[in-house]
Amino acid sequence: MDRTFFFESAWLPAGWQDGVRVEVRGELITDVAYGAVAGPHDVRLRLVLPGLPNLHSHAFQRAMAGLAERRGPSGVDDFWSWREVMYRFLARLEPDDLEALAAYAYADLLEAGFTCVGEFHYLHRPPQGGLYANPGELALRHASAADTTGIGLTMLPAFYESSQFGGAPPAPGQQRFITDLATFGRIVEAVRAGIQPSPGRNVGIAPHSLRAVTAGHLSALLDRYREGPIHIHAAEQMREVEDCLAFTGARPVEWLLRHAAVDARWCVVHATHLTPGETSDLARCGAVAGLCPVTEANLGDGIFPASDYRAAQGRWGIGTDSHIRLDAAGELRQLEYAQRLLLRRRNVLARPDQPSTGASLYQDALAGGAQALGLPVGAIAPGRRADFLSLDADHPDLAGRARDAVLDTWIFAQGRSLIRDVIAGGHIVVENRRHKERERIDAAYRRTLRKLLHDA
Ligand code: NGQ
Ligand code: ZN
Repeated sequence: MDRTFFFESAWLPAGWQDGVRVEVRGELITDVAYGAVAGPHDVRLRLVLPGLPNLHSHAFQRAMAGLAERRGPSGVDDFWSWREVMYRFLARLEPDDLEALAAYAYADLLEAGFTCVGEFHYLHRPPQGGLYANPGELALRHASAADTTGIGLTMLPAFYESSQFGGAPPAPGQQRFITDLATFGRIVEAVRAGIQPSPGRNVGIAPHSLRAVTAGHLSALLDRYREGPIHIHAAEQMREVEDCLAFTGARPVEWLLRHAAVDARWCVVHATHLTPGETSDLARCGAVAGLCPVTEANLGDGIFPASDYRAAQGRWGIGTDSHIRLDAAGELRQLEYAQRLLLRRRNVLARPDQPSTGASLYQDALAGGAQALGLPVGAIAPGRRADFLSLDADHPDLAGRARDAVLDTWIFAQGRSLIRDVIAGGHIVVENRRHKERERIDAAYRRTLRKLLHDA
């Protein structure tokens, strides 16, 4: 498919430009010109940004959004009690269910401004145990959901073997995640066979966490998989930090930086609880911190030291993780607001060379997201995937706003309702706020939820 787009105004790597003409071949941008005039067959949009990469998703969790906001029997609700609710929810999911939930999540992500997603996937086994005929079945159902919706996908099969530091046996609720190295190898092979690399498709690996993977097997994985993204959860909860200290004598990020060659291939998801030393060491190693501000607030995780990390030039990107609420602008707003509340200052994450907080946040999240997913995304530039979103230029909130004030108003004053159209891989997938397959996706989703929640 070849297509030419014309944007009245667009945010390019060099900043805002008017009269932007973009040529697309297949999924990729081949040429960008500005100060241009529209051609007769151009797809015309008014106010355009690059789509935001989403570096951390557990797609099925979208379907339990709102179902874990009730106080449980213990009276002390926290991350760990939420996790029990989540384990009960996933216990019965079958392949068709998972595909329906993922398609719903991905359509919603696109409407919310995310044009590609990193799926951190650990649900490998059937509910009754054993393996699927294709050991990558459930991972590949996510790829089908990505095909249906048009979202870019980096599939990250997770290795999971234990419930606690030191290789403690898995809990009953974790049985569907568990593999040995050989079985994990078969899953990765099946996933690679089913997902051809392209501008919108990549495959990496995800050692789940230092709780779920032993030190020996982590190094075996790193030995074996020498290319592609590596994602890991680390230091999201203080209990994990304390357990890691007790077992290894080091904190999770400290241990990781000491025992693995953490570099630009890595995405350290959450990294919430860091000492100043860990903060600067993580920044220096070139990895991306995978921040999930809305989920981290929802789960009561804590506040990432974003101001110090940014000052040390640390790279970061955004994930929507549990998908409790999907909004690209909202994630960035939550990140900045937590810093303001903590430090009692304003415009904390504006870069020294970019006074607009919105533009600073967006620029960082685009670059970090693209790096973490290993996809050519995150900018309107030749060689990148044609991932765009157009804002509603007629919305009264944008009256009198130009250039960076548009980004600041989108992020701080409005959010996803300002997004009008979304283009992913050169295809218009959201038109006038609605994903093109909404009806079909919503119907399958409703059927699935009826089955999961009422036929129990
Ligand atoms: C997950 N989610 O793998 O879905 C985790 C919970 C865990 C977040 N960490 C499970 N937000 O970390 O053990
Ligand atoms: Zn996660």
